[in-house]
Amino acid sequence: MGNDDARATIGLTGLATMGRNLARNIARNGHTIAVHNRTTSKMTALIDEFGDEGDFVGCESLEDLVAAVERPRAIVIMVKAGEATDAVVDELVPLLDEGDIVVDAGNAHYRDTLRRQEALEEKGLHFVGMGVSGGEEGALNGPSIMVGGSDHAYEVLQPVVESIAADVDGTPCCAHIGHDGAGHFVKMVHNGIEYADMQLIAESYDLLRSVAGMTPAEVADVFEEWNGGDLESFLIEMTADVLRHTDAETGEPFVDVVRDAAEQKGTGRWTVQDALDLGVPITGIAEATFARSLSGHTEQRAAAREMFSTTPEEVDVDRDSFVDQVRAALYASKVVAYAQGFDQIAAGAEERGWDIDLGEVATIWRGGCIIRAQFLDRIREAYADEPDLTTLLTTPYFAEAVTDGVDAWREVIVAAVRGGVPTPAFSSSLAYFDGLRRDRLPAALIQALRDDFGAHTYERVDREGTFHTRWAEEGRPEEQVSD
Ligand code: NBP
Repeated sequence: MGNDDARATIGLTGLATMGRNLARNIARNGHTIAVHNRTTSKMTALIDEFGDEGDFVGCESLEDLVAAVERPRAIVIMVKAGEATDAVVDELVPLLDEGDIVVDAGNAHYRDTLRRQEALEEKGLHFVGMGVSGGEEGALNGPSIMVGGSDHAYEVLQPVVESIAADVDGTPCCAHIGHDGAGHFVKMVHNGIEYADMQLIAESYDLLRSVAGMTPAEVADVFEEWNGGDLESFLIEMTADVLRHTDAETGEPFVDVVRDAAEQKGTGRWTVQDALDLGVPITGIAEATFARSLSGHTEQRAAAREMFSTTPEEVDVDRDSFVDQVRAALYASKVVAYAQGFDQIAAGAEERGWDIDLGEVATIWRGGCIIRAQFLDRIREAYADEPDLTTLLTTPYFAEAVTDGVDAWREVIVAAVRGGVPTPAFSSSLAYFDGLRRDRLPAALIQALRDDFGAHTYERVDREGTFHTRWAEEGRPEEQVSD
């Protein structure tokens, strides 16, 4: 199929919140873009409202969209992840020519991306899974973009993608993360880290309110101050803003009129499932995901509230010192959450043969995305100094942050436990840190038990080899099972 009148650099189908904003971003950056939506009114509304922002080619059908784009065609799909993406891919593929590029910019599971990539490759097409972070505002003004797919496809897409991504110190927040599903994989872990980040912030807020007795507005002041230091980030800044907001209808702090049941729709759960498969302990992200699940179990919560309504112990803290302690605990826990997330990316890359540059990942998360933070510069530097880093926790900057904060971290968790304030992400992060740094772990006992009930064998600290003790026999003789 061909069309001499094709004049668009790129096409995009799916003009809901994200697609519409991404299309405007592309047009505003000087690229001619062909736009389409299943329900045509969204396409015409975009052109009516924002047609003067750039060069749009409105298309009423996918055939028109394909015909409007220069070859090799790059067509971006920005529809609801899952079945809708498959439906659009199925409809689009017969209309394309060999060498054309289909880009899925939705929040697909990377395994779906692998499947689609294989299917399209057989037809001589390129399929690119592209993670886009930054929500509605990022899509319009500069998201962080994690691109998968082939080198060739990235070469074609690069000028557009670099021009629309967020920019930090002259570096665009986009990268070719790796082949096939690598972009969506890294986007998934990004969202997992976002879960942990938000949970840690929420626990900090809860402690300052419930233990230190502060009002939401006072907590907002604390977050604003924290945003001037190491914790400076989009989410901390936004927390101050949200906590300061008053509900217009009731005059109450806005946070008090919002129902306290959070969702865990997809990417957090996927991140945890994937980490279990990889055997990477991402305890902060997992606890954050489970905390959302718990919040949603409203019937169980009501039953438990009725049964166990005793007021927890009043914990007497010095407010100023407690604020400092919570800040240190938050920072240390955040270091752990990111260290775990980067561990997962490294493990996933190794398992799936992706050559992922972890320093580059930190670099492109510095702007545009929800977890953007000053802190990511430190992570970028850590990987620049030592690309094969075993864990971020042991790099001098983070090691110092954790060492300096560890006493406060413990104090905060003690106060939380005494006061009955749940801090699963704070607590599990400290447990992870203590687990890593511990000389001997009780895993030795677990190995012994497994050998006792299931002859699972064990290794010894003093000799090479694998051993089994014949527990049921007199004298419990030990045999060496292998070298
Ligand atoms: P939605 O996820 O709400 O999807 C709505 C779009 O999908 C509309 O254009 C709709 O067309 C189209 N669509 C559906 Br639903 N079924 C279709 C089908 N069978 N065939 C063709 N089109 C179909 O939009 P969104 O919130 O803009 O998100 C788009 C993607 O970006 C999602 O994958 C999302 O996970 C991802 N994402 C979202 C955010 C965010 O902050 N919202 C951030 C990052 C990534 P219609 O108009 O005809 O119904």
